[in-house]
Amino acid sequence: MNLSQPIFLKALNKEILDTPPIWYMRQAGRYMPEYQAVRKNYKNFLDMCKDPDTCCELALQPINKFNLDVAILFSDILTIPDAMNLNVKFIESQGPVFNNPIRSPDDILNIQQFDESRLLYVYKAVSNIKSALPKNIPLIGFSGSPWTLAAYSIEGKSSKDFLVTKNFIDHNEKETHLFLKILTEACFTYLKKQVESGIDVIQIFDSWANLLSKKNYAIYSLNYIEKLVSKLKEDPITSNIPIILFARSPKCDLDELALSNIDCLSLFWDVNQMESLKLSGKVSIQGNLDPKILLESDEIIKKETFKILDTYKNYPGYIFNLGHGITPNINPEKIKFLTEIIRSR
Ligand code: 1CP
Repeated sequence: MNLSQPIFLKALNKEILDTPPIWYMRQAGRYMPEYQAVRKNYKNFLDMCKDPDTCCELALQPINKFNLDVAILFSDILTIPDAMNLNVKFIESQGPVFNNPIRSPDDILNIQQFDESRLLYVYKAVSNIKSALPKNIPLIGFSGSPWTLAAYSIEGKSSKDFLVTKNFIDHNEKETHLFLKILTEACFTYLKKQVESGIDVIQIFDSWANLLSKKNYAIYSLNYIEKLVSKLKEDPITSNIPIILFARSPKCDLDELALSNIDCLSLFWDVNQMESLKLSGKVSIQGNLDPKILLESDEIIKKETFKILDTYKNYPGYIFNLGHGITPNINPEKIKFLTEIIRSR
């Protein structure tokens, strides 16, 4: 055992710890007044992501404020489609909007190949954050899953049901697979560049896993995540980097999700925790307090958090997190409270 290793890396190495490492999805974001103070200087959110000094400042805000165990790159999953000329803008109260979405199979045949050099601003943000962070705080880099990136790129915006995307994949199977293949290559190259720039751990976000039927989830999403993970595990530059997979309510068994090559599964808040204990020895577990609990009283937060801590007490490799991102309506005091009760238990 390496005593000087950060506890996050120990947990990813499937060690049982007295106190779990703590970080929160969307820990840097709109719920923090410090974030809002910086955000108001930019009209388009992606322009802010293109400024590496600002990304560095934002990634460090929650580390300094709450003394968390892990930092995450400040950026977004939509940098890849933006770099493929789909031209992404974030419109106030509407979320991401693509000026040039995939509208026809021909758009896929003609798509601009991913040029990794168009995302130099992300790699610079990684190296800035890494040098500014205390040595014992690991840095997570990330990408969307190929499927989640395809869904946004075809829909052209966020949506509740992604009907345009579902219709498109039903009628254009061949081109959908070509697009997913291109995106898998892009994610691989992008993540490898992030590793070369200093990240310690990778997280893959399959945030729109819930859109697909059981059969289609295997074909259109899991299949490509598996390809991406294998490529990362086979490349000498990325082979030692632990990989975390987050998937929102996929219609598949936890077992299937715990692909042989991933190191950790980040559980959405609806996952049955007892069921997840069966993954012991296969993968570490991250999660999965329902972020809505943070709108409740301190007593309820404490009760629900301690329930989770009890469940994973002896699990080999447990990381405390939420089951999805912190929402803008959460009071930062609740994040402080949550972090303190976990540590003081
Ligand atoms: O206007 C604003 O201030 C923008 C808000 C915001 C922020 C702070 C967006 C727009 N993205 C981010 C940062 C971000 N996004 C991070 C780094 C910050 C951190 O985690 O501390 C990360 C890791 C992401 C990843 C991301 N972006 C995901 C995967 C995680 C998830 O929530 O499932 C997804 C789906 C996105 C797309 C996206 N970007 C932004 C929004 C509002 C959305 C979601 C849109 C939708 O609902 O479909």
